[in-house]
Amino acid sequence: MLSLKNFALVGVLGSLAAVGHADLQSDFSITSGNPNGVWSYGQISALGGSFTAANVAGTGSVGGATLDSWSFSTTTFPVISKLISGSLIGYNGGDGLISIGEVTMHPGPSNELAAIRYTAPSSGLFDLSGYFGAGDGIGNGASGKVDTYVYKNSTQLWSVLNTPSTHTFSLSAVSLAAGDTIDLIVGFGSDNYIYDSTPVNLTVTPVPEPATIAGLGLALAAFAKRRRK
Ligand SMILES: [Ca+2]
Repeated sequence: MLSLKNFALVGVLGSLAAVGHADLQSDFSITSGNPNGVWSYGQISALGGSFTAANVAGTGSVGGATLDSWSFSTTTFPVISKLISGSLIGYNGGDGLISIGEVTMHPGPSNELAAIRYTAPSSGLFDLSGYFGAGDGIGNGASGKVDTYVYKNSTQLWSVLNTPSTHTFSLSAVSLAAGDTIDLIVGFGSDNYIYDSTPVNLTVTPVPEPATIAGLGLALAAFAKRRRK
């Protein structure tokens, strides 16, 4: 039988799993400032270079779809967006490969590198997983190739270059100090910046510290002891 104590334990386990967890798509907002908590939306000057946060937030329509976006002006790229409603997009009349709720990155016409930054609020080990998707690179007669990267501070952790396809990444137990950054970066590849909408996600999940696991073990032991009484 599920007792109140069981419910309490389930609550403890649930909160342990949730502390420090971050999800780019779920957390995305244009109304909470930039940075928005652990997330910043903008561009970088070069690989390993300085980050500039986008300063223009707005909601707009493209081809019947509604997007919330961060950019540096309403008429230029790079842009970081989330598809709120409607089908398809692709800023140039894409082919519908972006789903509602997905965050997309688009580089600029001079290969300005679109960047989304996660800043670690505390130190620890973190599992990083996500993807760079084929937003409007396939099926529309355009190449739409992009360069995709994951960086920790100024060090490259992962990349796939000049690709029109979807690629996932999974980086286990990455050590971060408070203030360290993880950047998702998209450049325009070997062609140009047309048809380069790139759906992305990044989830950050803390790896439980040994002390946390030990603490949980003690809690479980205490719980078991109470049950035997
Ligand atoms: Ca391109």
